[in-house]
Amino acid sequence: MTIKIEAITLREIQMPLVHFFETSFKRTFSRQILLLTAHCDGINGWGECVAGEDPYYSSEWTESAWATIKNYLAPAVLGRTLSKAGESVPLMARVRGHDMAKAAVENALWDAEAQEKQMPLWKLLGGTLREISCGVSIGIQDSVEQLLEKIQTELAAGYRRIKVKVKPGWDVNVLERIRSRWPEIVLSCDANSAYTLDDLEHLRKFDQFNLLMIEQPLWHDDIYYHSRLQQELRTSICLDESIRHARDAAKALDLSACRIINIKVGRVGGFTEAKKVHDVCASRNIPVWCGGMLESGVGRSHNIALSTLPNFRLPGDVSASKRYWKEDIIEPEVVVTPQGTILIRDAPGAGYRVREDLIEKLTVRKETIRAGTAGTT
Ligand code: OSB
Ligand code: MG
Repeated sequence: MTIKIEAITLREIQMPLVHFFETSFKRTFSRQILLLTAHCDGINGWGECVAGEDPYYSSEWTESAWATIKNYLAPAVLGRTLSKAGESVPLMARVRGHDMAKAAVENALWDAEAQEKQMPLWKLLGGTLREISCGVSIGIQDSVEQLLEKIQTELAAGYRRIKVKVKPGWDVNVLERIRSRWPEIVLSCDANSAYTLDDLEHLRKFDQFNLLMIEQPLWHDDIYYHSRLQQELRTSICLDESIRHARDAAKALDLSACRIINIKVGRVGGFTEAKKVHDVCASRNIPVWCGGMLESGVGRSHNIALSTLPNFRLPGDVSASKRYWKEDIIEPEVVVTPQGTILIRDAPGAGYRVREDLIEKLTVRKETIRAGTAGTT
């Protein structure tokens, strides 16, 4: 069985969030999402590029991903016949970085391969879990009262771990309020690189809250100084931004820079590398969990499939569609059980139907690239 890549369609869709999402770097009200369709012998594989609207989480953004796919990545794979989606990785390797753009291409091909094999994507990836554990990531709010209300809602919905975003001025004071109301819940925080080692004495105060982890406290590209910080803290550090591939994961673990790793399939450049990061962590008995990037249903369904690998031992930032969107672009939308889990679907491919009619309505830009029509060689 093979997949012949005949054309790639890029689409930009606009999707307003039901509630704004604020991190230490930005408040987002609406997502500008790049969707990719790989047209392969009558099969359409779907991928989502998780780059943000701005180059604030990482250096990639929607525009850089669009241009990189159009001019370099699509031409590298178009016209090729692959026996496995993972064979696209070396074809795109000449391009340095641009991992989220690469992941959109590779993951669409995994979806196509799974459809062509009439197999669920999660099985093709080597997954074993039939039910995955869900947490929520709750952004910075206008007031602590608002945040507490949101936490209350998510706990009532069954979510198994609450993660709150922190930054200087919205951290110890906030964690104190949460812990005094809920002394026992599984709680973590994510700084998205808002601190430096000069904040060591301040960061020590986080230790009193019995957090499951503190995510990416220091620089987005740093591993070494996180290892210095981890030595000083009781709380486990989890790395997100600074793990770009399996070598980064191995290095971080060699240096004891963290005790937990967040895997985002877009950040590491696609399913092939995500599996490698997973395996590196598994071999060292380091638990991983699946991060989120405010994905639409396409990316969300891929995160769900990835989360079935056995070392995804902690609740991920993989939560219900309705927390983000009035209407999601897949059917059924992603639902979470009252026990805070997602049940894995067995339909071929990613397991959900892509609502092309709705996508068409949300599309603000669209371009199809065919072999020999665009790009650089
Ligand atoms: O650091 O995990 C992060 C969203 C955008 C950029 C970075 C992050 C996040 C989240 C949201 O925490 C997770 C989600 O609910 O999709
Ligand atoms: Mg994070």
